Amino acid sequence: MDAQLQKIANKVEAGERLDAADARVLFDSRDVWTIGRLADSVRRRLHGNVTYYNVNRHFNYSNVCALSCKFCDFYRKKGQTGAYEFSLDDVRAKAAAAKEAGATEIHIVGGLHPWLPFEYYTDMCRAVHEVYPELHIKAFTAVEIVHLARISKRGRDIDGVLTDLKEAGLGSLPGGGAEVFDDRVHDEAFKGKIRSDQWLAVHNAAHRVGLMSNATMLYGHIESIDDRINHLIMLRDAQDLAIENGWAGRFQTVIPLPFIPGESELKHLPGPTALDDLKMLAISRLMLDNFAHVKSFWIMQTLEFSQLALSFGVDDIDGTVVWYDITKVQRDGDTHQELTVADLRDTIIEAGFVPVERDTLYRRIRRDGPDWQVIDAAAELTPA
Ligand code: V47
Repeated sequence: MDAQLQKIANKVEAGERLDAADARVLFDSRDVWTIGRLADSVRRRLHGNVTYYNVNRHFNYSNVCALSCKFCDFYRKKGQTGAYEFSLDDVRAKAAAAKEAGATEIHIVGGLHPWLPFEYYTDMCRAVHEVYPELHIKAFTAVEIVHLARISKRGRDIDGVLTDLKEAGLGSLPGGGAEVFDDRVHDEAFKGKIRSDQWLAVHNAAHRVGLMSNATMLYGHIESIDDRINHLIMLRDAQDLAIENGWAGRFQTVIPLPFIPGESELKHLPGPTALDDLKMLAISRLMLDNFAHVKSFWIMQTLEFSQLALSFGVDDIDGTVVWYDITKVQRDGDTHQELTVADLRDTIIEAGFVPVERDTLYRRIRRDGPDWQVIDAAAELTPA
């Protein structure tokens, strides 16, 4: 093994925190197998051979957005062909479909709609819970929360907005909208979108008011390796802050998202390679020593890739997801992307891991068709 990697391997084995220089060595190395082995050792220390999945549904309440991010293939302007917004009845129908499927989680995000009022968002949470009270609502990226703070009667009070949404039934925040925490990249690719300071302020506020959240990084476009390293370290620092302050909320999972060119304004870029994807996941596992989970989002990475990623530090492959509009791996206009529980479990078992169904808060689920219950985290693993 390369001497520099050996030094890092010693630190990983001793449970010592890696620094930015270590991350640089890992990104510059071509020895993806050693990096993967190191990440796998951390993953097994934390989770043994368990791999988590969930039964979830996604919906995007509107694609109308005041912003025009270059990387985004999802947004439409009001009046443009394909622009839409859901009524509360549409929301109820989605909740009913989630109930029928026995989903434990609904993941709801949308664009920054120019004139839907704040009450639309609290009513949406209430409408979901009217139909299906057990469903965990993971909704609204930090970008949407800042928008809601602007349009809410509370002015710019993020804590207040989060508290209102929590009272209406919001269960946690997804990790979207982080993109890459660098102002140059932001100003170039994510015109007008909140920068890192605001994204982190929203997640800190969520943790303060007791909401769990996730974190993403969109990589493989115009960012540099140093930008990726800074992003990981900023996430790690934010998690330290939550832990040091004893806040009830934390980051649960990091989800590195590979840039998919699609029909976006950055479609001339190639997007990351598979080796880059594997390294990104493994290095996230190694750097984020205070994050419990690393997720490979199969919708964006393909199920075949996510299966391989389980040996590179990943312990979670997201869920059964039905409609996913933001990116389309197969660009045939159809955004129906669904796996059955059997598909997910077989994929995990074939890779040599034990599949465990979780809820959004990583509690284990006992399931009988669409009926489910949370079981004690210490209960025996579901046999493979
Ligand atoms: O914030 C947009 C990304 C994110 C593209 O919290 C793109 O469990 C790649 O955050 N290529 C939304 N990515 C998705 C997201 C997410 C997904 C799954 C689980 C969770 C979770 C969160 O999608 C956006 C943006 O970074 N995105 N366009 C694109 N062309």
